[in-house]
Amino acid sequence: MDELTLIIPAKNEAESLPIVLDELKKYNYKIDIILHISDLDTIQAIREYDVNIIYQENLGYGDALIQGIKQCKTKYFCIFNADGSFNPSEINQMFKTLESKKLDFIFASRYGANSGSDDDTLLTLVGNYIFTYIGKIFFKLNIADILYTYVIGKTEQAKKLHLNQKDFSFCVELPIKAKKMKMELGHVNSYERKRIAGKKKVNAFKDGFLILKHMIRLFFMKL
Ligand SMILES: Nc1nc2c(ncn2[C@@H]2O[C@H](COP(=O)(O)OP(=O)(O)O)[C@@H](O)[C@H]2O)c(=O)[nH]1
Ligand SMILES: [Mg+2]
Repeated sequence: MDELTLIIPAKNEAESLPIVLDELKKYNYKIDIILHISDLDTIQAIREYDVNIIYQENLGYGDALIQGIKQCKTKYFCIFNADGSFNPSEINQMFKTLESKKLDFIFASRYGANSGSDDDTLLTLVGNYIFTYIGKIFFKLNIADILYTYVIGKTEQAKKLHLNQKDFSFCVELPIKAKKMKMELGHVNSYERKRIAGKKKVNAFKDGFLILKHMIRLFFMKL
């Protein structure tokens, strides 16, 4: 598959990322890993893998993804995590659905039939439910799992969104702006695995607040 690049944001993932890259080997996807130059342990851990490393200019999850999309040279990209929680065997089906339904973006969801999560906490589950609900009511977003951010999209379309959220509010900025610009969105079921090692970077309260604040801004923003 030479039309798709996996964009992998990584922060302190020295333990998990090599295992993720081992699992990805058999798929032969192009892989861009976006991290900060100060993350020496992760850089050291992946030095022998055939991947493209991009050093992000600023800090943050959203900043890494914005940079990844900006530098993506293939027609499609897939946002993929470095912690082992995303199952790469789901990419093919996501991609096929994106193509057959002529979508611009397809979002994996943990909350439909035959799906679930081994990595969700009660707090993230409730938070996600609330944000997904706000997405449905205020933005008419037909996505069952707004914060998961396991997404395949058309690179050209993503570039039109002028994404600029450097923190985790990127998760809502992408689908909401795409919806406001009348792009075609869809979703497929997914099963999230437990992260392999290391710690979650999301702080339910701090990041939850940033996400809510950004949703309110997006509601009033004209695109
Ligand atoms: N480059 C970069 N990657 C990040 C940052 N924060 C999180 N990530 C990566 O983004 C992905 C999702 O983060 P994670 O902690 O697993 O969040 P959660 O599972 O959504 O709660 C993982 O691959 C992280 O290593 C950051 O500030 N910079
Ligand atoms: Mg995770």
